[in-house]
Amino acid sequence: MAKENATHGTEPDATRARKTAQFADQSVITGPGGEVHQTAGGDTPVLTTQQGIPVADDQNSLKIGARGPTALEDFHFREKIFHFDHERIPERVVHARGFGAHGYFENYGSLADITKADLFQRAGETTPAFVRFSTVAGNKGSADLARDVRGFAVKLYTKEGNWDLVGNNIPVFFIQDAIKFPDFVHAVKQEPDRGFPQAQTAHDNFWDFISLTPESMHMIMWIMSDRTIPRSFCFMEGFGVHTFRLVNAEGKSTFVKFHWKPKLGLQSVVWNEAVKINGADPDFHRRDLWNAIQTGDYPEWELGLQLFDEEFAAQFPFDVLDATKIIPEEDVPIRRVGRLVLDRCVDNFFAETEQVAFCTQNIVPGIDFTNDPLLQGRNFSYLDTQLKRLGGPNFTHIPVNAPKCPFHHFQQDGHMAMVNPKGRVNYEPNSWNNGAGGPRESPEKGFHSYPAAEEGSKLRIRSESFADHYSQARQFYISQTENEQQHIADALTFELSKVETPAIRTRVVSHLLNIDQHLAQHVAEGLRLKEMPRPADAAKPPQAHLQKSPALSIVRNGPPSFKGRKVGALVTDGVDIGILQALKAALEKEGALLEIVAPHVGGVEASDGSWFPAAQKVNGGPSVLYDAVALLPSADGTKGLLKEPTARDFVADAYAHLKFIGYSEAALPLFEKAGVSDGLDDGCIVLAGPDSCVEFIAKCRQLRFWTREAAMQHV
Ligand code: HDE
Repeated sequence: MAKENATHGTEPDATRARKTAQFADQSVITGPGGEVHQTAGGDTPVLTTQQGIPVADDQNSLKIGARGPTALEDFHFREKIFHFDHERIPERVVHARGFGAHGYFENYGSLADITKADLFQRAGETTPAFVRFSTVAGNKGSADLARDVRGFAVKLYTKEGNWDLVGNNIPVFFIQDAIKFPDFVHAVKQEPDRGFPQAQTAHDNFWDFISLTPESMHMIMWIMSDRTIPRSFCFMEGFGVHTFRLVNAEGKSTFVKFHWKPKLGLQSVVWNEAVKINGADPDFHRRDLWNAIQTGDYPEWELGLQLFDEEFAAQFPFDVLDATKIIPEEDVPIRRVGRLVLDRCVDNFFAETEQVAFCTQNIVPGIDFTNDPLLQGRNFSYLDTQLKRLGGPNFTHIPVNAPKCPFHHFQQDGHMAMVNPKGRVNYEPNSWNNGAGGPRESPEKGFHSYPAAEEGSKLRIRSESFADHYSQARQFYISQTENEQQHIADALTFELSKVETPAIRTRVVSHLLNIDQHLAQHVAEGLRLKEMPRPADAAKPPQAHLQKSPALSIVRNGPPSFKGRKVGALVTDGVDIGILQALKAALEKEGALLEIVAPHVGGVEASDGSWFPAAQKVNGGPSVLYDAVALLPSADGTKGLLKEPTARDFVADAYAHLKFIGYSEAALPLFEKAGVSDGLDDGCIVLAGPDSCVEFIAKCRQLRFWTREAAMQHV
């Protein structure tokens, strides 16, 4: 039998064989294989296993001889790999890609007359919040600028429990009954045989389903608009979508639609820009939110309520339980009742953003559901999906999901139980008194469902009041500016051009004919349909009399200033320091940012010899990352930039994306290289002194020079 060496092994002492090495600023210790060892001491804690056992060497597994096999006994290695192997949990079946942040809701004044919800009782009171924005169709690793609806899910940790308002950035949805959700999601996500395309609606399955689901036509207008390519989470609206109820202390119910209105106005990118942003910075939206919060530019939205009663609902030409319909703001004005501020990034993405579990059924006294069949289905789905995703029934024990108010119940055990109720009693009724018996129900404080009168035969049926599929689609379309209408037609043409089956393209056009003749014509020409189809038979004839609703346009609801926006300045050595500083000052005054793009990230030497570090090297800082650009190279610098294809793209794209362009005379050859020198329009402004910088920023408030679009050629 081999004898165990009880004192010390025969291997050379690996710790003694260590040396010091210098890597630029870092002095490091290396082992015999050249591997770097960093050790604990001072403020640096000792690395341990999950069991708290101190680790001596985290660079090498335990081997039998320096070149021998790894020993099964290596508990540190086994624990580390075991844990790593299980780092992933199932991604959300929809809304997999998301980004969250903490903040608060501040209530403006008492709403006691319409709701007893605790968070709406006192002026100035704040309620902690967690918000997760997301895209719907793409997988977790997909790019931020996919053309897609954005999720806008808000968890409010009220004093009477968590209220989740799990909304989107579009106020309507594709389908009317939750039973169609699996079909819809199957159709929109990657096709099952090939596993692509990812995060896109531009494929046969999606448009096939849509062309056979006319109720989706209103939503189609929204998703083909620029709403689905927002510039930032901070510049988009949010909507609760369904009609909910508010209930006051007397038990009176008022119907409500919830809105989030961004303080800095609406803004979207244009499609060609979106495509390029996805390549240049697939994390564009999450980086933008992260940076805004880190720099103290806290994004804000106001909570708006559209309140109406049974009487209004009865005379409204559409069913308020139909989630494919809006109530125009012009019909029921929005009452702004508070503000949501996001002021803290997560400490850990997985622990918070990934593990947050929103549930539409998380509702508090004073708020209640309606019979919207989409909402009713969601109330089952969200709780159910968390069980699979978070691995057990105790996901409410995870800090981001736990209420911040006191809670007491008899639910216990299950996977990962962290906060089982204390004491002997875990049931009721019980005869233990004086607190020893645990919590009891409260008819005064408890949640009472609104006693809506319900009766009827049990039927599997869609109400006829849901059958108007085109009127509001038309209303949305006619409410857009000309540029926005053009974008909808372009998006439809683009997407349908990716559809391989001609019959599907034609079928979609047959629905467009019920929305707007001009739109249908435009798309049919874009697709080069040989023959215009007959309009699809409509379940209910579209109502042509609906008025334009200016609130539905992004451009008409842009920002009051250039605040929160960013100018990219393309500069070289010799940049005019006076102009650069004047531009910086004008931007700071506006609450906007300047980012320097230069031939080298190390920076440039300005005309007065001062040094300006750059944020981006020119090929890593394309103009699509900015809201407006300034071209400020020196004459010599311009010569160098002319040889750089990405500098040409910087200018050509900024121009094509209708951006305001400030420039110095020395930059003129760049316009020529970009092929746009004969198109210098009022959106291109010479920056010659401080006044022109102020004028430039004032123009930038319009965000885009829209008239340029018509001047450019469309194929
Ligand atoms: Fe969701 N939805 N949904 N949805 N939804 C989910 O829940 C579902 C719908 C929305 O950031 C899932 O935790 C059904 C409308 C957001 O974590 C799942 C139906 C609206 C998020 C689910 C809908 C939404 C989700 C997947 C049809 C806007 C992300 C993972 C009746 C009002 C929340 C999860 C987050 C997520 C089901 C339709 C918004 C499967 C069955 C309409 C913002 O439960």
